[in-house]
Amino acid sequence: MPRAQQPGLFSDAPELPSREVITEGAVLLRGYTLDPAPALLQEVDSITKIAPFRHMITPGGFRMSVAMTNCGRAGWVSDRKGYRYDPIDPDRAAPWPPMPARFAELANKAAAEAGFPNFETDVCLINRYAPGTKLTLHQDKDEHDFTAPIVTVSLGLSAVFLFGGLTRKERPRRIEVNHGDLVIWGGQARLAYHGIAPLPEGVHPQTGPFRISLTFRKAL
Ligand code: MD3
Ligand code: FE
Repeated sequence: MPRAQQPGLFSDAPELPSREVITEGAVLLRGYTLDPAPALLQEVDSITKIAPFRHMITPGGFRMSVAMTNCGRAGWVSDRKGYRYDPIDPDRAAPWPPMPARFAELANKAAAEAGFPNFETDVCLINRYAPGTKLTLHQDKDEHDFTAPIVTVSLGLSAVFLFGGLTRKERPRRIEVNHGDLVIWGGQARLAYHGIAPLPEGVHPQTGPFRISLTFRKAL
């Protein structure tokens, strides 16, 4: 069934919802979160009123250009001591805000549609990119169970995913992701190197000068 067209005065030709297999285990669902996007962004606002976006410090002492916060049973944290999942927000010495039910329902349902029916997310990292912000090629290895996929939702400004291989040597593919796109990274793709190219300048009606990504994991 085609997705409803955006009712804007200058609406472009509507994209049909689509499913692209990036590689074995990695599925891109374009437009999957277009309808709930405003509600998801409202939840992000509520979360960041409690646990504000902050620029974490890498173990090497560099300030990350991505601004981050978390919700759920733990949060991804970086500081001079290393990377870890911490049930306590170190900036507030308090638990992270709980994961909104609509977040978990969305991520678990999308994972099931991509072939991971048992996925149950317990943490959500919320990343905010301003123009110029990038995320260097890395692997996600701080979780306990690599058989669980990772689900990413892109909101606001478009970005280019860099999707590499299992070693740093492999030259990454560039995949544009837009507002409303969702990707499930499981199977062979779970431990692939990945990153985000420097964000281009822009303004989005729902997020202003930012891209917001929600990264759902089973971390604990
Ligand atoms: C490919 N975030 O937080 S999500 C991260 O858009 C992170 O904020 C980026 O990488 C973002 O760690 C990229 C895309 C992504 C996430 C996890 C992956 C791609 C992945 C795990 C394996 C392979
Ligand atoms: Fe990552």
